[in-house]
Amino acid sequence: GCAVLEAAFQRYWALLFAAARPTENKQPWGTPCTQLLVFVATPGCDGFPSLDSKESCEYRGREREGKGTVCGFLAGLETFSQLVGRDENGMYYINKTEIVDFPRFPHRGLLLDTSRHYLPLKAILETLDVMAYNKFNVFHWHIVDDPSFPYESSTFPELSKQGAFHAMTHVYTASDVQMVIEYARLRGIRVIAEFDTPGHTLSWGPGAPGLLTPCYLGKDPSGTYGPINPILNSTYQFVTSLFQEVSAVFPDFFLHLGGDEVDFTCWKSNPNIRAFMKEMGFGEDYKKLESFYIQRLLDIISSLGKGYIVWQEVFDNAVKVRPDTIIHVWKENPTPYTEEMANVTKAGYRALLSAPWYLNRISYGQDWMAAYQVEPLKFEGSSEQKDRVIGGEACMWGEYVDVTNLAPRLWPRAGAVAERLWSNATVRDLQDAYVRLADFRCKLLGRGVQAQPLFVGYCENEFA
Ligand code: CP6
Repeated sequence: GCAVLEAAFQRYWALLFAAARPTENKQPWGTPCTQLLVFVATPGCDGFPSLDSKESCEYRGREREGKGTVCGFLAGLETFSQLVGRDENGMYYINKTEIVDFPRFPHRGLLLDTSRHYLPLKAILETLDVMAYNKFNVFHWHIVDDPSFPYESSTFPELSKQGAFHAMTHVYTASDVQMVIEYARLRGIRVIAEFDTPGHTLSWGPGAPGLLTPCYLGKDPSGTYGPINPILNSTYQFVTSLFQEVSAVFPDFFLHLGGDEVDFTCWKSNPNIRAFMKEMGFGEDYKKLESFYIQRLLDIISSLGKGYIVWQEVFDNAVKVRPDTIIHVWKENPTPYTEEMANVTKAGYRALLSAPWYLNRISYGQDWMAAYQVEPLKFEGSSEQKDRVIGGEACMWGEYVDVTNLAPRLWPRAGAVAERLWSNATVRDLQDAYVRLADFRCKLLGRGVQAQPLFVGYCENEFA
């Protein structure tokens, strides 16, 4: 009577037995296993997952039962599926096993960027599948940015009509977005949308006249545009309407509001902005103008009843934010991320770590090892500070990634981050991790995922 559970049983049944050849009629070498009993201790199973969802599970092979929460059950079923093997006769087997398991951090995310390149719906859904195999539980959808605006807004349809790479083929319709949210929910994954402002918004310009700042060359507009224009009332009317829609479309409590990498050159060139700066007594400090915008935006989001995540610049620029704001740490310089984590948590905010986990960056060799060896709590601070680290996200920025290379670039490398965020801090032996990850990569191939090799070797059935 629970859709999440029913759907999960069907998925894993198919995963385990899809390639089933008829087994030869030989004597099995263990006790035949005929049923899998699952007890979910905490009811309430058909809602959306949240930051507070418990994900613990117990699996006791001998008593043939599992127990825990629904999200824990999803994780447990995934683990169970990875424990099932086949012998040379095609007989399925599982060793007698007892597992008590739970994640170390509640926020284990993966960022996909669908603005630098459009990712077809199918590629996003397939990524959600593999996220579940890796026990990631947050899909951070960096859905729009400078190059394109693929989100089809019902309030402002011109945004994607004019801002998408292609208004028909390279957009996410309302039903696409619903599909992503539901597909994720069935896998215990939250969808957090990012609408990054006031920078990274060039694609918004054509569909929202007057929204962006006109840049000037001397006394005249140059014809180019900069960040969102923070000095106009119409700007705040626009963002209120847009975020009203976005808050209703995405059910998660949190929205990601961006706030990163705001380039001040265009603001500086614009005489109206300069006059406003003077009027407000901001002097030459454009961070104050940025803060002015962000504070008004945050008030709007709060009034819509949502919580928010922002990139670290919002904290660095001393914007006044709600105490329950989550600060997303992504920079390596000028402040090392360990120091930033200390500063953010010391100020009382919750922190999310991404700085060491840019999977879009590649280098020759086994770069998953550096990602794996990161210890998110290794910074100067009290235990209260450490409690404020809610987890992290692996990021796949899209400048050099589209549907052709997404899966191999993500997997199995993102698995190193996933294990760091799930497992105990003491689980960090590289040799052991290599063996697990190489084996897991072969399992991914078996499940049809184009995961790249870690190093020299082969997988059984690698051409299947
Ligand atoms: N896009 C946006 C990006 C990046 C950021 N925000 C980014 C910056 C540096 C690197 C990777 C990604 N492409 N909107 C920063 C959060 Cl190395």
